[in-house]
Amino acid sequence: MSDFEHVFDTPPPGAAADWTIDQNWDAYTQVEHDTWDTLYARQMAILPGRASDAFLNGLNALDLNTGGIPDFAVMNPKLKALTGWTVHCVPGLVPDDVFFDHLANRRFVSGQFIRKPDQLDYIQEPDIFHDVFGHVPMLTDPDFADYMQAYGKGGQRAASLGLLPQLARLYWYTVEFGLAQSPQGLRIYGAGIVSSATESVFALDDPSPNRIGFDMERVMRTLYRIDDFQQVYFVIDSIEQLKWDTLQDFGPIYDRLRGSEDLPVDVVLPQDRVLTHGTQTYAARGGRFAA
Ligand code: HBI
Ligand code: FE
Repeated sequence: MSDFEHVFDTPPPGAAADWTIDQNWDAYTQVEHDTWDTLYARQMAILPGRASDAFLNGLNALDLNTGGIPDFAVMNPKLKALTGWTVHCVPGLVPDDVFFDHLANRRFVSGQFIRKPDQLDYIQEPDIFHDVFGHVPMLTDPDFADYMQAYGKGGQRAASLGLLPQLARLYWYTVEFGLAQSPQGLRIYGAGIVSSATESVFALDDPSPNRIGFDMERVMRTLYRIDDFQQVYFVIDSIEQLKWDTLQDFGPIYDRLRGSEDLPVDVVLPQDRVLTHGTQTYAARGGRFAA
């Protein structure tokens, strides 16, 4: 059994064959709604000027700041009208093939639970705040909506080719921890950053991590951290470019990947487009929000 509480091998009792469960919005307590509001206010105190326009526009378009945990029955019609996506609760991390099938059909899966008041700063598992505040606003952007569906379809193929680890890195360094260029400077679009008070600052301002121009093959070779701030962030020129990169034929890249070594998180290659050659001081000090 994983150290995650919410990992199952088969749909747990109450879940449908596709692993979805009801949100059961009426059952959320006031403490849980207050937790959403606390997290939301804390992020919105720092995200203007840091989050991408696509993210901030999505947040507004879906009215996620009306107080308390969003009711999917209210949110989904708005999202569906914009890009055809809908959000569905699942009991926790679902198997890759289930995850990819949902994405390939414009369904985003979200945790149903929200973190406890004493867990505000760090959770290992995606709760509804990470998934809905972090991921869902970007799904209102047509190019990102197309990218996520293309990613889902690519995942199904990668799984059959034994290249899931490489594809998971693409998700990690874009959907979770991606940065983007903008006329005003670097902006955040990755859910793992934008839903984190500390990493929203670290990812843009700290001299420690590398910041490298996005390259599909480079990203797919690069290992990542799941327990702490990233030691490298990849920067896309635009969401549209990321979409086109993902709609290409991956065959040649997959062939080259098979024979290539994984890259350590802190490496800088001669061919990298380096925006920041980081000091790696944070990681050297042991990380985990080193004071
Ligand atoms: N399940 N609920 C949930 N949420 C995820 O983000 C998720 C998942 N299962 C698998 C998975 N992500 C990974 O395969 C992706 O990171 C590639
Ligand atoms: Fe996530």
